Amino acid sequence: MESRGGPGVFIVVEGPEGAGKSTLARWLGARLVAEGLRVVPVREPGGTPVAEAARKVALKFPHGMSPAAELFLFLAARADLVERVIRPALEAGQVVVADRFDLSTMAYQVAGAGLPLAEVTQAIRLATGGLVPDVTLVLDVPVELGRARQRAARKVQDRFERQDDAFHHRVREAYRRAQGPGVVHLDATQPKKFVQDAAWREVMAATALSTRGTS
Ligand code: T5A
Repeated sequence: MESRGGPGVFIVVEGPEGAGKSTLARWLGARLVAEGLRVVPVREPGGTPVAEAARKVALKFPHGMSPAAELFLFLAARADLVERVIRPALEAGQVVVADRFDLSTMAYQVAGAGLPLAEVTQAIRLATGGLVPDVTLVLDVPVELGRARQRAARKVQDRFERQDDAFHHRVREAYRRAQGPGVVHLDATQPKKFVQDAAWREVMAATALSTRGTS
């Protein structure tokens, strides 16, 4: 069963590699704080000791790993983050801004790695207790542009970033097809300011945030 998680607001930023998720999530967090809101920024996987340990294995493990093992590492991280950080923040009326959430698992482990959709959907529900974001901003960039941005930012590649182009094209297409309550698509090939303004409009339209001086 889907659940909202209390009086707070849950905003998720999603998209393929180098789409600008972290940049946008940081900007949104700062803008919401400037509006006087209490903001809890999180990134997935990570954010609790268990989730950080799972992140290290999922992204940095130097040997091969089965797709199902990978899935459960990401879901172990998510389960702990939801229970210890996200739900308490939402129950306290805070705004959670997450850099990645459940759509990442659909894109990477289902579309990318080929795990079965129905079982993964159920496993995600178990991990999150059915928590659904109020709004999910899905940033779209072509694979080549995302990779070029990562190279320009001198990002050290993790296990997923080293996957071949076909994997990353499946990930991108899965994001482009994503739909559901609160899912909004943004053209992230545009300049940062354009993406930020569009994201802000969508967040204001999709949530009950009543803030000062909203555009
Ligand atoms: N994963 C994660 C799974 O497989 N399953 C899961 O369930 C989950 C949760 C996490 C990895 O884990 C996988 C997916 C990932 O491979 P990570 O290291 O946390 O990896 O990082 P990513 O989320 O992959 O972050 P990226 O490196 O892809 O970058 P972002 O956050 O999309 O991009 P950002 O903001 O760092 O920007 C990159 C560069 O582009 C510039 C920025 O200034 C920066 O230099 N930029 C722009 N330039 C021009 N125009 C714009 N609009 C720009 N926006 C940003």
